[in-house]
Amino acid sequence: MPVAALPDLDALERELTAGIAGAADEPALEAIRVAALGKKGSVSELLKSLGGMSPEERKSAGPAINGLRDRLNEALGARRTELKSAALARRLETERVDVTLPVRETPTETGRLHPISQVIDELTAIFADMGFAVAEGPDIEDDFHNFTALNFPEGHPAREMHDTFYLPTREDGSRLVLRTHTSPVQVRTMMSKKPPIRVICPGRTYRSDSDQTHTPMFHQVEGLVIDKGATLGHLKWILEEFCKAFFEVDNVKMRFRPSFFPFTEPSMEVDIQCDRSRPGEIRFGEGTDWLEILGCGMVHPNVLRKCGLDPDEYQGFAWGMGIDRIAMLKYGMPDLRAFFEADVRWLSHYGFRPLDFPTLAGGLSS
Ligand code: 2NL
Repeated sequence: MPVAALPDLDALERELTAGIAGAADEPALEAIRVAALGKKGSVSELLKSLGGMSPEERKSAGPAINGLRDRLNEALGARRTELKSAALARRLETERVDVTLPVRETPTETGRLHPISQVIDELTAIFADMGFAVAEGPDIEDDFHNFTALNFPEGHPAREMHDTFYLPTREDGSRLVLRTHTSPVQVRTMMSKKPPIRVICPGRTYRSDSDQTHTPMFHQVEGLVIDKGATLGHLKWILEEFCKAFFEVDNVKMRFRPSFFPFTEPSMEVDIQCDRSRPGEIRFGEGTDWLEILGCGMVHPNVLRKCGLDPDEYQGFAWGMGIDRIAMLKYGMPDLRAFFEADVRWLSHYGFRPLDFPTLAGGLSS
């Protein structure tokens, strides 16, 4: 059987070695490897030809071709390492960050506070000035703190006033709820602190209700005063001071209308004077229009009793209002639903600078 003459192995090695040394990047190097050592590569073909040789020929050609393959593999590996470290050095050079350069815009310049956070800060500043503490509690409540302690009788239709979100029934048959108002926080306060009590309770609340003006999650702030001589007169003064400070006007007329809540007696709804004659603008403290902003009343004796207080010794008053609603009114935001869509464009328009913290001395919303 005729044997194909071996090509000049030295020349082939010089050619491949030069190619490897000159490969500019890893893809070029890989192309050379495939051309030499790939399935149909020149050196692979030589290795295959060993099978067709006589033992004599194989004895000299075998070590020569295998040696060539080993040296090529070694040269390829070495060049690959070189190219990799050169590529890394280039990347480190181009991606270098000069940490000593001044920043263009700080987070305190670009970041914004959500109007709800702003309004909570504002009303906290106002009520803190009148001696109120802020109290918080769990969003998931039990039936006692959300309903029973607040004089919603068992199985009474008053419970249906709130479209409650229930958690799955537990083994003992009870069901936890997402709190439908922040009142359970005041219940917890009355049960754990000795009067006099002066607290406000801002926070998230939940009702299964969703349309133009209602979202399933919304925000409320409630206030509670318990003391031996707390009267409706004090309540009216506190609410008037609050409205003047919050809407940043010197005077505002308020209208107290009789109403009903299970947890207060008497109960009232409160309107404030405003002027809505200009389209798209509401002015508070002037004009002849009225806008409902909150509900309030004297704490029902049953509620005091359920919270461990003796109604013959203590009395108190409470109120509640929607934070989302008063934020919309004060800052002229037309659509409630945009509040919870987390649109950065909306937030950069309606949001507040985080370091302009509201204080009564420094201006609430300047
Ligand atoms: C409204 C009316 C109100 C209360 C909330 C309250 C809490 C306790 C005892 C008695 Cl623990 N009352 N809260 C009282 C009157 C009205 O909210 O329209 N909220 C948006």
